Amino acid sequence: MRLPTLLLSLSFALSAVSGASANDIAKGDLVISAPWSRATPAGAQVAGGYVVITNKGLSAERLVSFSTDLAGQPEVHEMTNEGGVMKMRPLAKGLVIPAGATVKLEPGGYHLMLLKLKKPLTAGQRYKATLVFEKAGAVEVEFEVRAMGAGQQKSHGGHHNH
Ligand SMILES: [Cu+2]
Repeated sequence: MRLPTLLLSLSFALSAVSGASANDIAKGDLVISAPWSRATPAGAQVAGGYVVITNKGLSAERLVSFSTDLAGQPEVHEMTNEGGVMKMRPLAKGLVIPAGATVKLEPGGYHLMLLKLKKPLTAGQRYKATLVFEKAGAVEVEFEVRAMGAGQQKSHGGHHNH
């Protein structure tokens, strides 16, 4: 019987490719997982985007830019501590993902910034965005919007107020 053998080898090949999580996106040496955003109040001008990026390669990668139709001005941001005050600013040279490392974009740390938000993000919504890497090129990612309090940290007021 040839057919069962073929199906078996096909399913094996698929499971080998898909790896740990069904939501992971692999491109080149990169694995991109768990993209999410927090829902925004009505009238909000900004939103944050969070994602985990793993570089399985032997050389450093760089997240150069981020884009989505939902934001007039999407940026890649870092948080810095300036005299005890946390501030955020765009990463002019992009975000480096060192060889073999995992970099988490998360509340209070590196994040994607949706400036000039065109409409509020609502919990349960999904939206598409594109991450552009120096070597791996453009990767389309679907962000899941979670409830407003999701991933909230204490002593964190004003982070998203530009
Ligand atoms: Cu920001």
